[in-house]
Amino acid sequence: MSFSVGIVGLPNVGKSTLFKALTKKEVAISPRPFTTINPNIGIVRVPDQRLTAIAEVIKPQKITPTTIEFIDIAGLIKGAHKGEGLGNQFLSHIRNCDAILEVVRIFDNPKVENVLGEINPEKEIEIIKLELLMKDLETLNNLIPKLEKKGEKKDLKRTEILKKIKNSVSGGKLISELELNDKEKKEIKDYQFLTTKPIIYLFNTNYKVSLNSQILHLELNLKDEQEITELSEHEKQELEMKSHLDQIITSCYNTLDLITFFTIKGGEETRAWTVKQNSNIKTAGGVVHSDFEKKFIRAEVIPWQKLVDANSWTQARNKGWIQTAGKDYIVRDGDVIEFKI
Ligand SMILES: Nc1nc2c(ncn2[C@@H]2O[C@H](COP(=O)(O)OP(=O)(O)O)[C@@H](O)[C@H]2O)c(=O)[nH]1
Ligand SMILES: [Mg+2]
Repeated sequence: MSFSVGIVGLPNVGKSTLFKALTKKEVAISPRPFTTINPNIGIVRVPDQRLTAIAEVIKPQKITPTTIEFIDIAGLIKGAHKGEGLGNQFLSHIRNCDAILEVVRIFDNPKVENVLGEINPEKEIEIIKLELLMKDLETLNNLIPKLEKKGEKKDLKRTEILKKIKNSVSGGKLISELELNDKEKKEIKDYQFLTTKPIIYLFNTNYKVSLNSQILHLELNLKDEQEITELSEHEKQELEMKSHLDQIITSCYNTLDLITFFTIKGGEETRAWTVKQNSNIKTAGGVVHSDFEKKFIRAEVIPWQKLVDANSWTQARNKGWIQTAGKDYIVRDGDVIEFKI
């Protein structure tokens, strides 16, 4: 199971710079708009001190972090939903992502064209928001008549929900801001509407930004981040430069409502894995190996801190700290699990 974050924003705001820093993967970075045409996918490790702490106790041959995917999607511009600047194609790339990381340009650089013509985070956010909404509206407008024509009972029920959503989308409200119950959410899940996805705003800036409105956001200077990736540990210390990318990765991870559990594979490999919050242990097993889900009998579970305190799996067992979990056990963040099949 892999979760993905799509990096979106206007052209020339620093999306590819961020992607490159995140993945240390060489992608086209240039001062011209639309350099990035195919989305670039990068697998990024999720930083986790707990994994290190467990490994210090277990002393495995191999330590494997869990990962999250970042996708560098090309710049969106006004009218993208109508196909401006290849926009429609890019919007469809967002559909496959679990969350959106929106980069907002708050840096001056006369060498890099500012598509907006000014630094104005509120306006920039509004433009992208509108494109996402318009795309959802288009999807809804295609969908509703089709379902109505089919006219089956379940289609009509779904149409009702879709109409309610359409009402609020045309009024400029993101679907994620709508109060939908679990049944309604399930009913529309497969359509992967763009505005159901959580959005994290990342202001690309080197100064503290003051806003007229309240927009929860992270601030980071991506130019610095790019430079930091090219420095050695020694140079970083000398220049007193420190990367803040880990915070971005962690924020995305948390926004997706993901939790981490660990396996130790009999001492061989200490590894971190990802599941959605509130997953049961069978589902978690399936993330590790399909047999752990299909042939699940029980599992042994201990919170990571307890394992570290006990200083070994055997001592943890002797202290009675290892719990036996049946198939309905809900996995908690930080659980160390041994699956039994
Ligand atoms: N001065 C400055 N330039 C930046 C910053 N971030 C990106 N750039 C430059 O802006 C240009 C466009 O960046 P890029 O990441 O390709 O933008 P994208 O179109 O959003 O992918 C590149 O030349 C970057 O070096 C920044 O924080 N400060
Ligand atoms: Mg780019």
